Amino acid sequence: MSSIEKDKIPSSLSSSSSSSSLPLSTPFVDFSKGINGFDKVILRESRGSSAEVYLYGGHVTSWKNDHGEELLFLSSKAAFKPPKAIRGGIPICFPQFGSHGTLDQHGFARNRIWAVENDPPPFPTNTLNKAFVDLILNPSEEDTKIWPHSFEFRLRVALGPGGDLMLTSRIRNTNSDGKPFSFTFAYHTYFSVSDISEVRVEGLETLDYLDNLQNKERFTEQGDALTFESEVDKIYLSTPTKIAIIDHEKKRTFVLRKDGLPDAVVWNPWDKKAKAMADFGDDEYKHMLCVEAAAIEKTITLKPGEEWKGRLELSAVPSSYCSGQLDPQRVLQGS
Ligand code: TA6
Repeated sequence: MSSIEKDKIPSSLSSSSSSSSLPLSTPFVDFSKGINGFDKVILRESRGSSAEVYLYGGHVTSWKNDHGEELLFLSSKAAFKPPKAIRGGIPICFPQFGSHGTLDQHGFARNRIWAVENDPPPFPTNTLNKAFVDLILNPSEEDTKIWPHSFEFRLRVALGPGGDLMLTSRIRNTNSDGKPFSFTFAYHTYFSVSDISEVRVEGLETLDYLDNLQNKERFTEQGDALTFESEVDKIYLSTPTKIAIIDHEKKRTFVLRKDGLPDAVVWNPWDKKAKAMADFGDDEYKHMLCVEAAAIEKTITLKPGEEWKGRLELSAVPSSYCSGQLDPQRVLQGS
């Protein structure tokens, strides 16, 4: 990560709640300084798995299994430099997925400084997890000039006993003028894969999708698992709640479970786009695949006082497809 650039954090990027000091570290939750002096949190699980979250963007930049193997892709050219979003890990696209209207591509949550919330409202599900952190983003004055709404965006990042990674977003409309607001959303997850041409995605067969490479024209996917041999940028509509990403070479299957997020985006820039991105290595497209739990086709509208919840759960299970030990179809049909 030698080429990561250094710079000062502009105050305008700090959300209105980012002044609070960081809580004390515990064996499960460690607060420290990361690249460019950004505050970060490391979550550790007793069996050895870990995750790293930057307050810049409320951004998960690392997820490791109990062998210490990295499961997420982070570009060697990632620029931890505002206002550029971090290239890799799990950027959060809010209040907009994509580029239309006045907002920047994928909204502004991914290039704002979030705060640690010491005393959040009770979490919807009681959990035994100790390795978790609660972050909060409130709009700054600057933000309300580009998106004239008041909101509370709470994000809990948790690491389960088995090393599963869970992200739960709760977005509340706190407008005092009685106005509703609408948004789209995505967890723009970059999975680390051994060789993109050896990867299969199961769970999106026969679904309709909007092709971003063909003016968002609508098509229907073929009946087999997805494989990759060129640039792909598709928004799958109304997908199952479980999707499997099978990395044959690594004998690993990622199982993505999602709740409140009907759509899924699949993206790989391939060689040409890779070369065109300054914060992405020319050959790095071979080792990543974005599969993004999202709410895009139907915007989410909240009246004042209403709250939306969107949950992502990622598991990485050893798979040996050939021995049939684990058949992804069984994963998709199983519990
Ligand atoms: O999620 C796919 C996508 O919308 C692609 O169109 C591509 O632009 C990608 O996101 C990366 O976007 P970014 O703004 O992070 O460069």
